Amino acid sequence: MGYRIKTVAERTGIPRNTILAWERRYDLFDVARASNNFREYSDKDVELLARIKALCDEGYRVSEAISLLRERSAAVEAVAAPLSPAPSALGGVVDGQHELMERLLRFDRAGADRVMERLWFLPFERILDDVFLPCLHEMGEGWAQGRYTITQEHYMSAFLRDQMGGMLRQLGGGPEQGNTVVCSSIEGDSHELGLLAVAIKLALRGWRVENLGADLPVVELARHVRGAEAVRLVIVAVTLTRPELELRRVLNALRALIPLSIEVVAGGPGVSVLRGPSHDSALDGVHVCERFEDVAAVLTGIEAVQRLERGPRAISGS
Ligand code: B12
Repeated sequence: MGYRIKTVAERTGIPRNTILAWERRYDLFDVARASNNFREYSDKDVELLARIKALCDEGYRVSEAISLLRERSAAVEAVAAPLSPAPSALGGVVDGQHELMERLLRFDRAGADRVMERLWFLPFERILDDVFLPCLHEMGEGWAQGRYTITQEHYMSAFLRDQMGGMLRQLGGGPEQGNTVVCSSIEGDSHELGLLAVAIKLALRGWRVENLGADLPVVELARHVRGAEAVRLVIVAVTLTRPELELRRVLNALRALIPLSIEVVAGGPGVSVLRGPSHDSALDGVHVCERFEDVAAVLTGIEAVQRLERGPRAISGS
């Protein structure tokens, strides 16, 4: 015997209309009809709803919660296991990362695409931080130790570059108007995946992104920035380690060629040489940011100044 929707709503704490909406939208379960034609929910259905609600209470969107539960070898199995949504949710992503790595190492494009289909429901930031960047790290280590070949490394980079390009396209490179950030890798550096990850995070934050890609001479970068409109920030990614003096020279040249009203950030693993104990952490007028969180502080500063600039105008216009 099954439960009527009123009882399910009471037991799960999910309003009746919400249950019906989820059911319709996400094709959750086949609800049986009792002989009196009332809808009937099984114990499994109730358990599934409780799990979805538990994940939502932790901050997941409904669609994310449902995909997470489905990801764990389909909802039926997930329902049969004891209630422990948080570890299973995390496990799903970690498994996804390992499986993606495995597929790419075997040049199995179709398999990698299938893994991505399961991961797409996650927020982009989580895909970047919990799947793509760890894969790249593992690849870098493995390549350096001779466990993976250059071809495997190129294949994975190309695949991840495609995925990140897709993310940026989906975001439309940020809004059509507004604050623009110009992104590029430093001259002589062909690494562009860390930069792409940053560009996606900037677009998510509402910045319009112009991504100029890898290995752009600073003179050309500066020429472009001077001719572009609404640019408030230039981000230069440095992945390779290079001599500190050389890095300072290139960054100083860039700073000198760009109007002071535009902020300049140098970021990525390669800027760590600027943080040695015997040196100042910052170059004159260049923000040195090893992580995206450090860039976020610069963005907050720019956005705060803009709000102040807009304030008096708004008042005088009224
Ligand atoms: C993919 C890759 C390549 C690809 C790049 C493809 C592409 N389209 O981008 C190719 C094949 C071109 C390549 C070439 C080379 N590579 Co390579 N490569 C890598 C690999 C595997 C990933 C690089 C990457 O995208 N990193 C980005 C992320 C994953 O790095 P991350 O440090 O985790 O990033 C975090 C922060 O640093 C930050 N971050 C990263 N970027 C940025 C940018 C900004 C602005 C900000 C704010 C933050 C930020 O965000 C992340 C999360 O916190 C790394 C391994 C690794 N550990 O990174 C090696 C690695 C970077 N490569 C390395 C080397 C040596 C090379 C070559 C010299 C090899 C060779 N002999 O030819 C060439 C250099 C070519 C050149 N002139 O640039 C070394 C660098 C060593 C060093 N310390 O300098 C590494 C570390 C591998 C290793 N373990 O030795 N490589």
